[in-house]
Amino acid sequence: MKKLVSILAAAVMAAALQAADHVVVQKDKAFHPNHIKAKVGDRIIFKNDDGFAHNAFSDSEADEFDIGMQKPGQDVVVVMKKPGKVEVECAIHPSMHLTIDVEK
Ligand SMILES: [Cu+2]
Repeated sequence: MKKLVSILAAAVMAAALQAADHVVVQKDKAFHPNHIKAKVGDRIIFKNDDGFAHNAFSDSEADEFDIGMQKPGQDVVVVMKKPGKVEVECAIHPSMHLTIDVEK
């Protein structure tokens, strides 16, 4: 029983280690890069490198989120929960678009 628990713990740790971080910088009213590939469990780190507030939200079925008001210099982390195409926009600057292809 003890061995099974330690095997399960190792499996959970391995899954956590596989998750990757993807940095998306908001600069000059654009997402850089504006298209990324990620896996379920990966973290998207939004870094506001402009001198004014941004936002990032998605109405996509795969990963709905809204980070709210993101101040200059602020980092916000969003974890991808489901596979699918995630279209991200900034509620403050409608010209800003990011596509995240999330795989299993
Ligand atoms: Cu913006």
